[in-house]
Amino acid sequence: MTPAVVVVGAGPVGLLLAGDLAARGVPTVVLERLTEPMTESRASTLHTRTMELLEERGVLDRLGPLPDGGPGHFGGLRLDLTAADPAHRWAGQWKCPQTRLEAVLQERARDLGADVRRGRRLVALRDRGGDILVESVGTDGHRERLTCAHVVGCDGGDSTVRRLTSLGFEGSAARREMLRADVAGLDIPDRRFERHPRGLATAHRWPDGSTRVMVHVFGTAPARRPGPPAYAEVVSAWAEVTGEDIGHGTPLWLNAFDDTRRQAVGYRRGRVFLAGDAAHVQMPVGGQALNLGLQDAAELGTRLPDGDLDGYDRVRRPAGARALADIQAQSSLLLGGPEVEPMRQLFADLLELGSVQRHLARRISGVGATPPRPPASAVEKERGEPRPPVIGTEPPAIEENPRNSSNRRSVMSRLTGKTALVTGSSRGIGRAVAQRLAEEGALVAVHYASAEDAARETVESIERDGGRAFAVRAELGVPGDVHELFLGVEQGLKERTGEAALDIVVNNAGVTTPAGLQPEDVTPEEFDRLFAVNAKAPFFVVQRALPLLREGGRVVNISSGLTRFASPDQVAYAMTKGAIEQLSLHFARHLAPRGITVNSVAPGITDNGSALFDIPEAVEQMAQLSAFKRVGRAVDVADVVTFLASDEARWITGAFIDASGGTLLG
Ligand code: NAP
Ligand code: P7Q
Repeated sequence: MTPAVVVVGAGPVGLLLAGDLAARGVPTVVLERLTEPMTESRASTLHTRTMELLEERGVLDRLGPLPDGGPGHFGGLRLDLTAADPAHRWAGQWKCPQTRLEAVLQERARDLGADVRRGRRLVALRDRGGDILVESVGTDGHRERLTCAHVVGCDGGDSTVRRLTSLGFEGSAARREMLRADVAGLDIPDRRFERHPRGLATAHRWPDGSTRVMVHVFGTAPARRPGPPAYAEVVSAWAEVTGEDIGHGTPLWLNAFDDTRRQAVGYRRGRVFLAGDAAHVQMPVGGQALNLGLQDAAELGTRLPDGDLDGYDRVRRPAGARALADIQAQSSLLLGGPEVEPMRQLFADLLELGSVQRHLARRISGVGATPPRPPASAVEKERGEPRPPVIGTEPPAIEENPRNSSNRRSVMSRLTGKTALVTGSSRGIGRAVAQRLAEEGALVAVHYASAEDAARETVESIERDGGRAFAVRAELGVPGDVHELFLGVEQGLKERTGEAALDIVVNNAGVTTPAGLQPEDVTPEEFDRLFAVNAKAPFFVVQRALPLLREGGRVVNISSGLTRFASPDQVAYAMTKGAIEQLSLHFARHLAPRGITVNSVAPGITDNGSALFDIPEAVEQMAQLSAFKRVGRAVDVADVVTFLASDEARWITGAFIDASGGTLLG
C-alpha cells in the first residue's frame, strides 16, 4: 500500500489519529519503534472533552466502564472538575491506564484499516517537493522506504520527526524535580500534596497493597543521572520532608519528573506535522498531557490529507501554549516553597468562588471546546487481527508521562477587550465568524432568528475554547426587529462589561432565493422579504449601532460574489447584495471621521453545513467554479472578516473584498 499519511509513534496520540484517518478512507501507516506496546504505568486521566472524543469514535464502548477519577486539583489545591459543566454526562475526570487505552486504540486503528508496523525506527525523512520519503530500520536491521504525502510525528517529547525536521523546540529547562516510586511493604497513611516546611509529599495505596509515593524537597533542581533515581534518594527525600523512614520498603518502580516546558515553534513544516508530546512537553500535573495530545490528534485527523492544513497549527499551537502556561502556574503553586504560601492562600480563597471553579475546571477539562468533527463516515474496513488488551496499573494523581494537554484554542488576542455583534451566527459563515472573533479575544453577541439550539452550540463552543459569547434572538425583516435585537445586545453587553459599547458589527444574516427559481417566478412578497432581511435590516442595524460604536470600530457587511457573477435564478438575492455593498460605500465615508471602517466581504459558494453540501456530486460541481477547485469553508470567509475587524485593516474602508476563492476570475 502507498500510504497517504505515515504516522510515527503508536502511542495513544498516533493511534487515535491513524484510526481517524483510516475511518475516512485515508491510507495510513503507523511506524513504531517498540515491538510491543509499553506496559509500564503512564498517563491515566481522561478529561471531559477527551471522553466525548472517545465516545464519538466508539472507543468508550470498547474500553468498557471506566472508574471515576474523583475531584481534580489546581496546583495541588482541590478543584472539582465537575464544576466545568455539572450536567455533562462525562463531568469530572475518568481513569484509564494509558496502556489499556493504547491497546484499544491500536485495535480500532487496525480494524479500520490502518497498517500499524511495530519494531520500526524512523531514521530519515526527505521532503521531495511532491511527496516525502520516509526511511525506517526494522529490529532485524532491514531498511524500508516509503513515500507518502504527509508525515505526522506522534513520537513523544524526544521526537525523531521533530529533530529530522529541524523544528525548534523552545521553552524553559527544568528547575524543579519530583521523585516518584511504587513501593511494596509500606504502611504509611495516604495523603495528597501534603505540604511540610521542607517540601511536599503524596502517598497513595494501590489496590495491590503497594504505595505510590511522590516527594519534592523545596528548591531541588533535577539531578543529572543516567537512569531512574535510586531508591535511597527517595528514602532520603521522604525522610527530609515528612520525618518518616520508608527505607524498609521494596521499590517496584522508580521515576523522576520535572517542570520542563517546551513547545515546537511550529506544528507544521511543509509536509510534516507534530502532535502530542512531540509538539509540547510540560510537567505532568493535573493529567492534561494525554488529553492535549489526543485533542491535537482529533483536530489533525479532520484536516489531513487535503483540508485546511495550516489551520491545525493555528488552532492547536495557541491551545498548547495556553495549557503550558497554565501548567507552569500550577507548577509554581505546587512546588514553590514557603514563599508561595500567600499566593496559595489567595488561590484557595478564589477557588471558593463558583465562577472561578467553573472557569478553571473548564480550562482543564476542555468542556465546550469546538468539537473537531468525528471521522465522517467511519467506513469499517475488514477487521485486522485484534491484539489482546494490555492491562496496566491504576493511574497516579500526577501523570507518569510528563506531557499534558488541554483543549482550548487561540490565546492570540488581536481583539482582546473588543465587543462584537455577528448577525446570523447560529450556523454557517456567521458561526465561524463569531468563533474566530472570540478566539481573538472579542466578546461576541451571537445573534439568531429561531435556531436556539444551534446558537447555544455556537456560544458553548466559544466558551469551551476559553472565549466569551452570549446568544441574542431576533427575527430580522419584520417590524421592530432591530429594536428587539439591540435590547438583547445591550443587555448582554452591560451584564458582562458594564456598558453597551460595540467595536465590531458583522451583518451576516441573510436569506436566499430558493434554488432554481427563475426571475419570471419571483413574487413581490419574496422580493420584499429578501430586501427586508438582506438589505433593510443591515442598514438599520448599522444606524442603530452608531451611538454604540467606539472610535476605531468596524462594520463588515457580508455580500456575495453574485454581485459580479451573473446567475439569473439569483437575481433578486444578488440585488439585495448590491444594496448592502452600497451600505458599505456610503457609510465608510460617513464614519471615517470616527476611525470606523466599513467594508463588504463577498463569499462565493461556501459550505455552510446545509444538506446541499452532503451531496458529493453537487459539491464537486460547485467546486469547479472556484480557481482552487473546491467550495469555500466557512472559516475561509471568517478569517477575512476577522482580518478586517483587526487593527491591521485600519487602512481599508469602503472596500469590496472578494472571498470566493477566485470564482470571479473567470
Ligand atoms: P446560513 O447557514 O443559511 O445561516 C443563516 C444565518 O442567518 C442563520 O444564523 C440564521 O438564523 C440567520 N437568519 C436567516 N434569516 C434570518 C432572519 N430573517 N432574521 C434573523 N436571522 C436570520 O447562512 P450562510 O450560508 O452561512 O450565509 C451567511 C451570509 O453569507 C449570508 O448573508 C449569505 O447571503 C452570504 N453568502 C453565503 C454564501 C454561501 O454559499 N453559503 C455565498 C455567498 C454569500 P437561524 O439559524 O436562527 O435561522
Ligand atoms: O450559486 C451561488 C450562490 C448561492 C447558491 O448556490 C444557492 C444558495 C446556497 O442557496 C445561495 C447562494 C448564495 C451565493 O452567494 C452564491 C454565490 O455567491 C455564488 C454562486 C454561484 C457562483 C458564484 C457565486 O459567487 C461568486
